[in-house]
Amino acid sequence: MTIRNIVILTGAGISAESGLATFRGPDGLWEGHRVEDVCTPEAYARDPALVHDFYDARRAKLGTVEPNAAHRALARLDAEWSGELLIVTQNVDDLHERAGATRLLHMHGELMQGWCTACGERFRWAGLMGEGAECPSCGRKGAVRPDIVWFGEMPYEMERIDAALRDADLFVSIGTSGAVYPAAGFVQTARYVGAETLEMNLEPSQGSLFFDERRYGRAAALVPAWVG
Ligand code: BJW
Repeated sequence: MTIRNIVILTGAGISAESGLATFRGPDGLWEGHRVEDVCTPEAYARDPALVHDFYDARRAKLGTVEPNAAHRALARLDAEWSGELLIVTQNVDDLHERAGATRLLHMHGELMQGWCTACGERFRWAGLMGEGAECPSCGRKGAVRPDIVWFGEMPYEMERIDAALRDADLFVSIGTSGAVYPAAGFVQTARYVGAETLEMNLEPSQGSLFFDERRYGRAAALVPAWVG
């Protein structure tokens, strides 16, 4: 098959070698909390300070890390590929864009972005904006939350993702456990429309059997080798 349209899904594993913890590995707890206990609207309503601390810590960490060879290889592919290409990242870090990728969307939101639930404005997160912070747009206090998609919330740009998957000739999944939907189901949509499917991960994901081809190892080695 001639490959023209590519959709690439990335997860926490692609940023692991930059020094960012994955969610479900041995280092996947944050001060003893499971991600499912911190990343929900209910957890935020119950204890906003705890959730703001979690994101403050991750923002601080993000400032100390750099894109790795896997991010750079995808950015190179993005720059050089003449067909359609969409990188759909579940990651809330900004390492793909810092590596130079442009055909990119963040389906689970962005760590460096805030969202005012009073006026709906989204803006770059500035310093410490935790509980009680003032919205830079409407001035309301206490309504600013991280612009992150939590469990039970609708991921961003699903229509655009679905359209890209339906046109895809090749679907590639990199560094994700396949534990979280709807992203975990993208491979099945891609198969349904006849796309080739490739998984690159440290270990078989939960959906590994749905992929035509599987390559296991470190993303920083596998992805540059695949891009060439
Ligand atoms: C390496 C490596 C290296 C390591 N090189 N690889 C029951 C059944 C089915 C679904 C549900 C259900 N109950 C509830 C649901 C829905 C729910 C869900 O899926 N829950 C599951 C737990 C079952 N999903 C939702 O609620 C989503 N919304 C939704 O469904 O809305 C309704 C809807 C309906 C119809 C259509 C569309 C929507 C929202 C999900 C929001 C996820 N949010 C989080 C946290 C926020 C972001 C943040 O704070 O950072 O997003 S959870 C967390 O998991 C984060 C991640 O993006 C996401 C995925 O994790 P990821 O990236 O796969 O990381 P890990 O750690 O799991 O895996 C890393 C992998 O890398 C591992 O395999 C390693 O081996 C590998 N690795 N080092 C290569 N060097």
